[in-house]
Amino acid sequence: GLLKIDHVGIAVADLDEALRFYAENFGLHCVHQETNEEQGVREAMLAVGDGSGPRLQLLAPARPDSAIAKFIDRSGPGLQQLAYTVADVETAADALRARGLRLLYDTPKRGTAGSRINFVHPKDAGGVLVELVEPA
Ligand code: MC0
Repeated sequence: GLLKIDHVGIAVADLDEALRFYAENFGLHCVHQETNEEQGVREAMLAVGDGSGPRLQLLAPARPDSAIAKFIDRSGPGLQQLAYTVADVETAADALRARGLRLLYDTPKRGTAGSRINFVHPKDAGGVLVELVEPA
């Protein structure tokens, strides 16, 4: 099952500009940053409060044909995904598939900080792109 909310992902056009905006206006700071070539994103994780709860993930396109670039082209910047922590991403994905929901990948892909991830198609989850995250 789902253990907790892992992070909320927000699509941004420019990662450095967004990092400045969140620091100056909300006092939120980056605790991890990386480029995920496979996903075509530059991403940053921001801690909220004492950092024990869900994180805010800023997602900027690393290439024009990426999922984030396409999202921004269609919808503009904004909330793009809701991610849940799971103990085992394959078990969680199998349980959802068995209920008839479409998972985007047949086998998990690599996410932030060596996590293993999969996604439920937003059309099968009430218009929300749901990510499953098994932390490293
Ligand atoms: C598209 N749709 C969304 C959506 N993206 N609805 C809600 N939230 C989103 N993020 C809607 C469109 O408005 C459209 O609705 C319909 O879905 C289009 O479906 P499609 O043609 O099948 O798909 P695409 O080409 O628009 O792509 C959507 C899809 C794609 C979710 C399949 O974005 C994808 O593969 N996402 C997974 C990978 C990803 O997001 N990577 C970036 C984060 P209408 O009603 O107009 O038909 S990487 C990440 O998150 C990692 C680093 C991590 O956290 O560890």
